[in-house]
Amino acid sequence: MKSSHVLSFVCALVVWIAPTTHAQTPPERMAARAWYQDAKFGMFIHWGVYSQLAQGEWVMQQRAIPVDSYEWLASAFNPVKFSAQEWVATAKAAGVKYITITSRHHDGFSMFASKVTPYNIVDFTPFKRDPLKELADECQKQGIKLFFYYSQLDWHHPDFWPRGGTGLATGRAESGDWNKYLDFMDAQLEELLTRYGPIGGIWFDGMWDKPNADWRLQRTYSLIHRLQPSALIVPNHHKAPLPGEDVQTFEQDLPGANTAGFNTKEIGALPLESSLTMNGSWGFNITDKKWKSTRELIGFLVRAAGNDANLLLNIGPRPDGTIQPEATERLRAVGDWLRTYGSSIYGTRGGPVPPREWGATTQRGDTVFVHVLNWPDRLLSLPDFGARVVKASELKTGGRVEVVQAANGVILTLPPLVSDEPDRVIVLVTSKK
Ligand code: FHN
Repeated sequence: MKSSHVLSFVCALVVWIAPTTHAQTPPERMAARAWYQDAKFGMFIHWGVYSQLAQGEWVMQQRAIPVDSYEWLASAFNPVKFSAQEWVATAKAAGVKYITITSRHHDGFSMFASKVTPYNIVDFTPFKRDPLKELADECQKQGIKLFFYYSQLDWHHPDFWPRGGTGLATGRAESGDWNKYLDFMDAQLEELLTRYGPIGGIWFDGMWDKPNADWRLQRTYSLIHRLQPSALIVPNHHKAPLPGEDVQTFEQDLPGANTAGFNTKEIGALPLESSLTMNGSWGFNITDKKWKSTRELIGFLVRAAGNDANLLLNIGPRPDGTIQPEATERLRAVGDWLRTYGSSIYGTRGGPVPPREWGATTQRGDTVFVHVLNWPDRLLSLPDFGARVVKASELKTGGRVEVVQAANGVILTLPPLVSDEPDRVIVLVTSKK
């Protein structure tokens, strides 16, 4: 073989075996990933039949509700106060750039019009409307991207067989056709990708229930990318990214931290996201009063950005379609904060100084934002991060901040601590050393 032939053979082999690299990812998706990283802040919505029992989205499993009883519950779902316009306006005022909503959770009920199962909100409930269509149209109008959460795990479908670790007390026949189930999912995904206009992507969840099954992932991922080349795939499988995926998401944790107990500590090369509940529940839970303070939520958003990740902050609307006041209050407060400090979050990437106990840094071009979340003193030293600070100022007031360029880093004199201020943000204009 001539050496040039050997070289082309090796190149072809590398392209064939390499997982999704930048070289292979089409430009539309690379652009969508960059948009996504700039967006930084999204709103997660867990809403479905389970909201009626007000005990979170796992109630079917936790109370061992059989399929036929749960179907009755589904047939009573009638969220008459649902207003897509109000939801999207609330999201916009909070400063989020995208919404990720449950199109189908583990209970297997489709919150959208589906031709491949009657078990959907239009055909099975007195509501008869398609809230996802209303939301998609409203998001288009108000300039918010819409992503669909889609559960691969199903506690209702007869063909979800063999069963995984959950959904064992639902009274279903102990038989089924796995490939038929996968075909059903692909058919539903096709509906979601062809009837709701351009969507941001699909947020998958539930594969962890049957980690060793053949989920035909590559077939499903290709289908999605063929139908909408800019749609991103965000899998919540709690593992390092697989080929064809676009975002690595971490549940209730910052990237690489595993306080939740099921996240991987391995951080891949894809854009990152952390999802977070505002209290302790995803779906509406009437007794869960463990609301995080606005200060904690802003702190998490800042730490996510400092870790180069987005924050996907959850709400669990009530069964009538309204959002709990505790949630709207917090969303409004985060939005107010972002109106002043948004330039240090949106369009940034993780900064040159890795996150610390006192806070985090973000960066856009030569500008570094130092977020001081938890530092009582006026003097703060930063280790050498390879650039010279040309100018330092306070983001809120524009007031000058004294900076001393020392041999091993810089020392900032922070503005005095103001009580209740969640984050003192210092803007450093830097130049190469
Ligand atoms: O089981 C789900 C849970 O209900 C919720 O949807 C979260 C959101 O990240 N994900 C699953 C657990 O990994």
